[in-house]
Amino acid sequence: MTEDTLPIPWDQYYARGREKAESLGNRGPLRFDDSGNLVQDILDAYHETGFYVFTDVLSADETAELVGELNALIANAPVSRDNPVDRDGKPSKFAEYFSISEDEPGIVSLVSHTIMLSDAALRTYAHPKILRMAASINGPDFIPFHEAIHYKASHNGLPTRWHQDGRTHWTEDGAALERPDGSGKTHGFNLSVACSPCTPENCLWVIPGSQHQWRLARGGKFPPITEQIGAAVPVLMEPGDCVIVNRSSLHGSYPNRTPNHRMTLLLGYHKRDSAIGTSTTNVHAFVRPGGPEPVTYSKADVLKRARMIPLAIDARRQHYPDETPFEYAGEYTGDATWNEAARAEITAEGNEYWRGDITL
Ligand SMILES: O=C(O)CCC(=O)C(=O)O
Ligand SMILES: [Fe+2]
Repeated sequence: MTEDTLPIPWDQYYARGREKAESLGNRGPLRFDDSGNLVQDILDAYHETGFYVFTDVLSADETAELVGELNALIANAPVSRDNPVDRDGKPSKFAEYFSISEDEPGIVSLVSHTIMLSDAALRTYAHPKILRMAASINGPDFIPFHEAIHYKASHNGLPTRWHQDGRTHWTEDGAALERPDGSGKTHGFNLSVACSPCTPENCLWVIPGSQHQWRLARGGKFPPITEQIGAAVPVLMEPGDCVIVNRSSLHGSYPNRTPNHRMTLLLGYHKRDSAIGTSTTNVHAFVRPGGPEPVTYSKADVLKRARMIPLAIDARRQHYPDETPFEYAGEYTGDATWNEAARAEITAEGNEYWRGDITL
């Protein structure tokens, strides 16, 4: 079917999307070779389509613990910007970190910097399989990007407009500096951990292959999210599954009209040499998305932010003493022992770890 025959009834659009998602060849369990790298067929499918769904990454127990903490966090969302109490009238502990609808009271869309707000999220950030996968794609000295919960409330969950996240590594004509095999400068990937079922009606949609060309180059525009796109594919997941999405891909999600919320925990990783020395506008290093603030990332900035990876690994090691921890080979500054002093340091008002988030 070509795009000219669209729009079609939404239930047909969703059903078609589901079929495409199941046949595209970019989903399945994480698989590594003997040296601990992602197998080549997964890398090839990721580089071709711009995304890959990894099934059953988190154990059922870890998923339950994570979902429990994040649901409790969401339940404590402020009812409004002026009234930082939750629906039960209790103070909203992290009120400033919530993005909430201005039109409809109580509708959460985003909770920024989740690894500071939830220990379960901090531990998931250091999942050895996730970090091995990140090292395979971004190199052993991979670095952090940003973390958040994307939340699509039931019945009237807000859409995410069609967009490409990457704003930096394009030519003037909008060609990606990232080469088809993933080498060259990249905008990194968003890894989203499913914390609820993600269905065609409420999930993220991606246009396969769209990561090679920037739609905003030469005065171009993104399509409105009201639009059906013939090539778009839904990211179908069950709790404990993860997806990686190239931040150069065109992606978005339709308003969630279903009776079920959709919650994903975003954990992002970059290539170190795509960040150091790069000038861009930062929109993530704010308590909630903000800026845009002109910035050039120095090596010192990047090494300071990279500390969150070994800190999270240590937090995870303490909780899962029988698991073999991931060994981070990247450089970082600061101490990597997770304890109350480290927690106080990364959450200190005015010097929170997220002030080093790296928009590319
Ligand atoms: O989960 C969504 O709907 C949006 C996520 C997104 O835009 C991103 O991960 O960059
Ligand atoms: Fe995005």
